[in-house]
Amino acid sequence: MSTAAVSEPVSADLPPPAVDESTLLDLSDADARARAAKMPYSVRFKLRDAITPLQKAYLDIHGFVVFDRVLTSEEVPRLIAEIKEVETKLLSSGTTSVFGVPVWVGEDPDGKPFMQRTGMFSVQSEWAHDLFTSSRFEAVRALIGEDARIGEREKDGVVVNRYVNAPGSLRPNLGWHTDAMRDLFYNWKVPGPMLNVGIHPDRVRPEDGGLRLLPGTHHDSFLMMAFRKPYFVAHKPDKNEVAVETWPGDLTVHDGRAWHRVQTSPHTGWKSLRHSLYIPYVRDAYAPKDENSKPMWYLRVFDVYLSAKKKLRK
Ligand SMILES: O=C(O)CCC(=O)C(=O)O
Ligand SMILES: [Fe+2]
Repeated sequence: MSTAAVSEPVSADLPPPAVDESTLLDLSDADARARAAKMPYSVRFKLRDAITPLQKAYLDIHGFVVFDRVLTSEEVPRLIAEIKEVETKLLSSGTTSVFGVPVWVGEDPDGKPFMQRTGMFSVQSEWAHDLFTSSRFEAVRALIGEDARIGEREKDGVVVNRYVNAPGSLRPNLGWHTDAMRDLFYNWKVPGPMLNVGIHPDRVRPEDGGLRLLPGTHHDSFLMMAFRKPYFVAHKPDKNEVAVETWPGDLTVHDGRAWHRVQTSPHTGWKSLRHSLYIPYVRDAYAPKDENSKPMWYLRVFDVYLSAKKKLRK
């Protein structure tokens, strides 16, 4: 008698299972740290109702942590569709900034206008607003601080990045930087601990380019944070960098003081497309932006650089 083999389709590309924390939920801080220190950089955690001691320890030690597919396989294509819809609205209305945050438009692999970065995404997509303010993200919010809130209209709001490796792309990559220095520019205060929450809609293997991070550099001195590498112009791989591998729907938390960059995809055209979204959690006094808000000076500097890059190509 033959039995029909039930097997995964050959093309299934599933991530390694997340750590089973069922027996580890009550670890002492010391035990959690000892265990986290021994875990590989490729480790994936499951997002629960609350961040566990092990997850917290892993983040404290390494400066980043990956949560397995927090968005479902239905939500990921919907998110991509919402991004396209926002792009269509912005391009057809000729909008160049939203609440003072510039919209960066390059060219896609077909030579058409292509939104490469927008801020305030969840203000422009009700679906995204409902998703990011849903209870699923409560544990992440509480990790930032009991008093933290999503800054949907603050700072740059929810940011969407789209990287593509094509002749007219303004952003095939992003040079070495820390996000905490940006906070220095916002507040003129030496940056303290800050956490950045990323959503990753694409499958990105280390060999596809993508996010690279220097583990532990969030513990650097202020001088190292300012001068370890020339901000945004340095792109060279670092021997200690880690490639953050993602499956569609993954959520990452990284310490804004850790050095990181985005590596250009070795692919070209649409195959090289990578999206990332960043959700700002804020604890400072409420400071919403509106139609009259002016761009931050560092965004204006980038703006000048990008328009020059566009002109030079013409
Ligand atoms: O695309 C990414 O994952 C990183 C983006 C980033 O580092 C930034 O926008 O500051
Ligand atoms: Fe960054």
